[in-house]
Parts: sequence; C-alpha cells; structure tokens
Amino acid sequence: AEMGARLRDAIDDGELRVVYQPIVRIDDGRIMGAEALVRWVRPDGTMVPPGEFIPVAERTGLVVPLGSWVLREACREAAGWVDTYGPDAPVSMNVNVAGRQLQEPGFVDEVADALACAGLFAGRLTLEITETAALEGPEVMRTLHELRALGVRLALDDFGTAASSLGLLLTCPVTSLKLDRSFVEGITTVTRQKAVATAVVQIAQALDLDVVAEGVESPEQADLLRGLGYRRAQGFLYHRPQAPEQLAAVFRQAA
Ligand code: G
Ligand code: G
Ligand code: MN
Ligand code: NA
Repeated sequence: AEMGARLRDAIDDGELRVVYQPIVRIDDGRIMGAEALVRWVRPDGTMVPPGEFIPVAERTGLVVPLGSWVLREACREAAGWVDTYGPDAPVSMNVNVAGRQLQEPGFVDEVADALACAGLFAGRLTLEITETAALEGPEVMRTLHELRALGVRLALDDFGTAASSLGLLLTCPVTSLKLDRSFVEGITTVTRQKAVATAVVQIAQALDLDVVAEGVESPEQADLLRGLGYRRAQGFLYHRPQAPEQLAAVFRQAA
C-alpha cells in the first residue's frame, strides 16, 4: 500500500520517465524502431526499477493511468522522430500494455486519441501484450481485433514463457512475436534453448509473423539467431534503453 501511494504521487508529480531501447536489424545493426520502457526517478535521484513498481501498479490498478501516460509520451516521441528523420525513417514504436489496460472499456478510443494527438500513423505503433493478458477472455479478444482494425500492430511479449497456448496464435490477431530473453540467454550452449528458439522462428515464418529476439548480449548469440532465421533483435549487445536525447545519435548512424 505504501509503494502504491508513493507511485500515485510519482505519476502526478512527473517523476516517471520513458526510455527507449532500439530494436535493430541483426544483419547490420540498423535501428528499426524502439521499445518504450518506463522508469521511476525519485526526487533524490534514486531509481525504482520497473520490476518493483510495475507489479504494484498492476495490483493497484495504477498501471491504467501510468500506461496511458507512457502511451501518449511514446507516440509523441515517435511522431517527433518521423518529423526529424523523415517519413522514410524506420520509425516504429513498441509500447507495453498491461492486461488491466486492455480490460478498460475505453482503451481502443484512448489509443486512437493518443495517435491522433501525436499525429502518428497507426501502423507505426506496436502494442506489446502478454499471452496471459490476451487469454483473459472474449472482451479482451474483441479489443485486440478493434486495435488491429485501427491499424495498430500487436506483439506477443515474453513469447513462450506463459502457459502458452499455441492456439492463441490462431485466434489472437498478433503481427509479431518477441522471443523471451530466457531462451536467448543460453542459446549458444544449451541445446534445449536453441530448440525452442528454432521452433519459435519457424512458427513465426509459417504464420507470416515478424519475430524479434530479446535480450541479445553477445555476437555469438546474434550469429546463431541470424542462422536460425531471426532478422531483428533487441539487447545490450546493440543498445541499452536510452533517454530520448541519446537516441539522436543512433538515428544519425542509421541515416
Ligand atoms: O525496463 P525493464 O527494466 O527492466 O522492465 C522490466 C519490466 O517492466 C519488463 O517486463 C517490461 O515489460 C515492464 N515494463 C516496462 N515499461 C512498462 C510499461 O510502460 N508498461 C508496462 N505494463 N510494463 C512495462
Ligand atoms: O518484458 P519485457 O520484454 O518488456 O522486458 C524488457 C526488459 O528487458 C527491460 O527491462 C530491459 O531493460 C531488459 N533488457 C533489454 N535488453 C536486455 C539484455 O540484453 N539483457 C538483459 N538481461 N536484459 C535486457
Ligand atoms: Mn516488452
Ligand atoms: Na520480454
């Protein structure tokens, strides 16, 4: 309860920040987009890690206003990149969406409004959802279809870690999968992890979905993933999550 109250103040007092982790093309490291990740910076400069406050935000429902704020912020940032780097710039923005947000009756309107306010083309926005959230029920499934009808793209985050039902891929209108970093971690040494990564890229190809490998930390992992057919990746090998000012250099390098 203590942290919940402090988090509510943090949202009101502007203590939240959004950082952006580039998603790159494995072949040449070129930036293709970024994932928005929220940070809580307390007035004394200490940082509360999202792993601590996101679960609290989910339990208390604060993830709804927090998520709205991140969505607006990220859409605005992405629209700024399109302005700065031109309409041909490979700008796409991924935003994490909690199950609670998907259950809000006005969520689709909210997304439409965030896009309109920012002046961002819907196809440049990917909402990252978890398998658990997608499986919540028919209401959520309808919401996902409405989001797709808007032109927004949908990614299944942490793919493979939940009690995942492959049937979800047939009913849920996702456009991409994110291979969870737990499968990438030991991919060069653990045969079973490599087997899962192989299966995931094959499913993605068979269903015509994009796939992004998360948590890539070494060139060996990147080479192996590329060999398996992965084209896009995200991880400390390429870029850590960065403040918007720092991303200018990444885009310049891609130009
Ligand atoms: O940024 P990373 O540090 O440590 O994030 C930890 C977790 O918090 C990840 O699972 C990530 O998906 C989640 N997360 C980060 N930003 C957001 C956000 O804006 N909304 C939601 N719902 N989850 C987020
Ligand atoms: O659950 P989600 O995929 O949204 O989590 C994103 C989280 O993964 C963020 O906390 C981000 O900081 C973290 N992350 C991104 N790249 C790497 C990486 O290469 N290694 C590790 N260990 N964590 C990473
Ligand atoms: Mn994510
Ligand atoms: Na993930």
